Amino acid sequence: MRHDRRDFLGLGAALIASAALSPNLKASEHDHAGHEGKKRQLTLVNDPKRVLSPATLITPKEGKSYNPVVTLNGWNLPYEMKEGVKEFHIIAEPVVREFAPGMVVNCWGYNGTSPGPTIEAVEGDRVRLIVSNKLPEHTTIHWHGLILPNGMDGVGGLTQRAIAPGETYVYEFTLRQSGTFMYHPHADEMVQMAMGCMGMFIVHPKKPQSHKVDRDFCFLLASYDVAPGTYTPNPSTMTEFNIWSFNSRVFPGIDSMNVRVGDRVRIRVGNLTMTNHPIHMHGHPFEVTCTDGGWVPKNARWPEVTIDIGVGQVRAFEFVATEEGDWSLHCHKSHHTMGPMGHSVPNMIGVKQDDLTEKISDLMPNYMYMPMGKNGMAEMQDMAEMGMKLPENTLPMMTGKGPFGPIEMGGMFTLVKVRKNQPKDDYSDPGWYSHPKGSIARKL
Ligand SMILES: [Cu+2]
Repeated sequence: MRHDRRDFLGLGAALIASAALSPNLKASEHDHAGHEGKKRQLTLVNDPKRVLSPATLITPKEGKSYNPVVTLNGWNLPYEMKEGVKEFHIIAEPVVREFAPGMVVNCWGYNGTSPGPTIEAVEGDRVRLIVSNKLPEHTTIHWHGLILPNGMDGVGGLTQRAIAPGETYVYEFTLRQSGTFMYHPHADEMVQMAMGCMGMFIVHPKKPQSHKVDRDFCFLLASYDVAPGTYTPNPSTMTEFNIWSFNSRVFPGIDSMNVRVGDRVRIRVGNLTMTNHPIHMHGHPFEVTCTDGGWVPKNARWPEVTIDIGVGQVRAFEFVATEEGDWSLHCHKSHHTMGPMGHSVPNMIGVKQDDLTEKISDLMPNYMYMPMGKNGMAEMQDMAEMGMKLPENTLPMMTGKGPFGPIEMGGMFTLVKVRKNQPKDDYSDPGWYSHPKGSIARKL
């Protein structure tokens, strides 16, 4: 499938049209129990004159029997009880997502964000999902991993007619299992997922005591191909993705996961990219306790520090936070912790470039050629630090600054911050870890 410039002019018009109709999301409008309470940079769509969608105006009328998941850099969708049915409103539409300060992307998503809000319910609930299509093309929603009547499975052409632009369809079913699931289109899937249409669907166990944790986080792995200097992902890309994200945010724009020493922590990760991601956590071994197929029986779990998450898979892992500190959590494919500049850089390691500078200066006297990369690529981070000009709307190859200098990571990287003295009921970012005296690697 190819999109030429004209298609995107059409899409541009659709984006403008949709801007008048779509919800105008600010984090404060989506505060919920699992939210950290701070003002977030969810999107840059912040014009207060714009009308809120019905979904943003509905608040739950009953208390929650579960500990809500925390969606990294995201939010959980409110519902309304209607005669015993939990009713959720979902609007598929073009959205603007800030991937990190300095880079915004024209995505497609749900209810103003990409990924869409996390849907949360309880095993045994009957749910009604009202889906309105404000995308410029038809769509459907597939409820990935859920056991449901075949006609609710959301496969365009197979189990239903696709939802045309402007149409609203209703999905309704009873949640027969608990666990971690996803939702995404099953219509022009390649384009719509490459543009960011995806979200998580969490079903809590009916018995609040089963599978209980103190902190419960979720996010989706998503990848994009956004050429430096442009604003719209290339949806015909098959392998050349250059943005690797957690919930369509890249480090240092990704929330840290803040926990207290002694907390039992669950991290649920879904993969809707086109490749696998070995997700690695420092400091604590963990066990995979849940997949999109259900809960892993206790006697079938084994310890890991990296879990490879395949395409279209969910893995939820758990650990007890025993070790204080700032622990890295990242994809172990090192080019997935890099920004978009990494892909067109020639390999200069060990290459003597001195006379190259001279030759190029002779050829192009007005062009300043800078020899780089001879001793590795860390110096590129220094260039970014010095304010080397990047193309418009892109990010440096390696970003993120820590208390000891540049972290040299971008993309799929964040931190699990474990603290003894995290005040009760406060999981706000505690800042950098201050190491006990004598516990930092030292120079000899
Ligand atoms: Cu990866």
